[in-house]
Amino acid sequence: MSTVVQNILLAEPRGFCAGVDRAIEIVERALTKFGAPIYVRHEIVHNTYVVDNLKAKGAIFIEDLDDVPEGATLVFSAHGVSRAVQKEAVARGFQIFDATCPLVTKVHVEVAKLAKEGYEFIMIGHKGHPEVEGTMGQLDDGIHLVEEVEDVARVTPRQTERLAVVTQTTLSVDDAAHIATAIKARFPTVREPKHQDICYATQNRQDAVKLMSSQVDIVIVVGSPTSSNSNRLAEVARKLGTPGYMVDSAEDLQEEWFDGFSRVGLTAGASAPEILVRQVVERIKALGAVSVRTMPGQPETVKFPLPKGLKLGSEDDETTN
Ligand code: 2E7
Ligand code: F3S
Repeated sequence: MSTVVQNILLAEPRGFCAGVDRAIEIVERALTKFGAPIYVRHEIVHNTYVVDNLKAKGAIFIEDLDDVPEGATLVFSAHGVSRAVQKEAVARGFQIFDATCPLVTKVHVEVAKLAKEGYEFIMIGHKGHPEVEGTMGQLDDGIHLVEEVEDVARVTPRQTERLAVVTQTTLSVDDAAHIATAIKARFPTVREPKHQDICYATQNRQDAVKLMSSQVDIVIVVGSPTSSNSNRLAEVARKLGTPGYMVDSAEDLQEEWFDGFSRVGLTAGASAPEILVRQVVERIKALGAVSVRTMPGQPETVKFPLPKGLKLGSEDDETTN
């Protein structure tokens, strides 16, 4: 079958969230203010383009604090760090800027507060993801990870009177709800977060893909393979029966994906820059698309303040703390 792409539908909201904007700005300001190199623990956000761009400006990305020289400036990634990493970085005397998304910090604070009241936790999340390591690492023990409904039966808390659920911020809203239901069925008195830990940006981007999926033949998600929230967007489309593919850049698009399809939906994960979306649009246009339309969605106005100590030039010290 030949390619008959005609329309591109752009999801809204898509791309950068407030936590990503802030995290990138922290690294850029640190580079401007203190000069290269600036060390960053883990990819500041899970996006190849963003990371390469910051590398070119003098950021050095490391996983192990042993790779940071004495006296260096160190930025923690948007995904957050464990207490152990935080303590070690402080003990080594680095100048630290914490780019942890404030919505992740909120989860860390809640975990610490409830732990003091004697709570144990069930965390819904993906094993090995840095956010999960950071949140689980807020306590020495007492956080049990579940990745899917089947894991709930295997949790062995020391007690069940004080159990609370916490989640990764970028989960599939629907999968997390199923797992939470299974947790509630096994532990009826479990304490659930007042407001879901899944963040506004994750929720809004998934809602937009759901809305879009019935109006298109294929969904393309701009996002790097390591990006949890981007993967979830492609999954949401596929679960609704619409083929969903992720691309790290326009070069990843494969012509055969579009065979026989005329309506292409396009979105981007919270760590994927708009410039990549524009490049993908141009490539799809080259396949024949003649119209590009934006599907209106939930407006986003969230903005997080920067940490102290990153003001530039004449900026007032009182306004960005
Ligand atoms: C931090 C947090 O960098 P990402 O692709 O991260 P995920 O968690 O989706 O792999 O996206 C931005 C971001 C999302 N959540 C950063 Cl905790
Ligand atoms: Fe924060 Fe959610 Fe973005 S947790 S970094 S606002 S995807």
